[in-house]
Amino acid sequence: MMAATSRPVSTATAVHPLLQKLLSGPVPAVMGVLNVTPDSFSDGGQFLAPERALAQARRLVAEGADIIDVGAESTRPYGGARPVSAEEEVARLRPVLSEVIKLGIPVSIDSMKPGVTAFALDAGAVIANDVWGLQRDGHMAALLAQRGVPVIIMHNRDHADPAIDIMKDIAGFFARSLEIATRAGIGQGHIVLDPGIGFGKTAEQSMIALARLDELKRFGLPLLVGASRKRFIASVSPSEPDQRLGGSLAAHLIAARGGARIIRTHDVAETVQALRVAAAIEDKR
Ligand code: HH2
Repeated sequence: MMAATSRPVSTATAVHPLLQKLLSGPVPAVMGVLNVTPDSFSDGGQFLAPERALAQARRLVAEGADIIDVGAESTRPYGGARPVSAEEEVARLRPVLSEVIKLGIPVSIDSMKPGVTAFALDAGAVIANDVWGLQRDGHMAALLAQRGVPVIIMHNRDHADPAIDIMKDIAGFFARSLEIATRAGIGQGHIVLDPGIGFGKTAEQSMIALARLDELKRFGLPLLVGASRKRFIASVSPSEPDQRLGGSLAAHLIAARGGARIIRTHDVAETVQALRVAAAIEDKR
């Protein structure tokens, strides 16, 4: 029998090489948002035209993004979703995705539909971002197990309920998603967890999730936070989505301190600068 100390690391828990690379820097990796949609909550319509989407992708890269997260359906954190068919989502992605992939940085596909995710992975996307944490479509987990790509599991709820303990709800959701992932054969080392700021949460609950992010470290998996331009910021400091940069930076610095290793943002240059400066200052403690 092999001694416990020399037991090989199982492939099920080995950290995916791409994640290892993204997570190895001194500051959190920055994921830039590219919404190829007419109706995203903060920049809907701005990048629906393929040439504008590509220009924005180039800008995200130039500003220092480590990942580009491409989405073609608004996930509508605040309800009022206008569902989009898989065909429509693919039609929006088709003229844009392969050009974005050619820019040479990892691309994640922000979709809850396995068909759309498969299309994007075939085109060269290398990370799956599922805002329903493998729980909306029963085919997603099998697809991602088969493709072997890193998977972002985000907490979500159909409706916010101010009466619940949000940290307990997030932990329970993650446990269910991880169970689905394990049963499908997705390695633990392929998974990133995200509390889903603004999704099925009151402003108060989004702030609780940010303040108590470190409690989610107990899952032993990397954490991603996307607080960019979200509505909780306006509950503290009334502002339109495109006027929430200060609040987004504040939230992301607190998330980084709480253990976030990937930050999802619309404003890459400012976020990279804020993370680097905060880390340089922390270094002087
Ligand atoms: N937030 C949005 C979309 N996708 N994915 C993850 N993992 N985490 C997030 O916080 C997250 C996400 C919402 O932002 P945006 O993409 O700008 O808006 P919309 O869904 O309206 O396109």
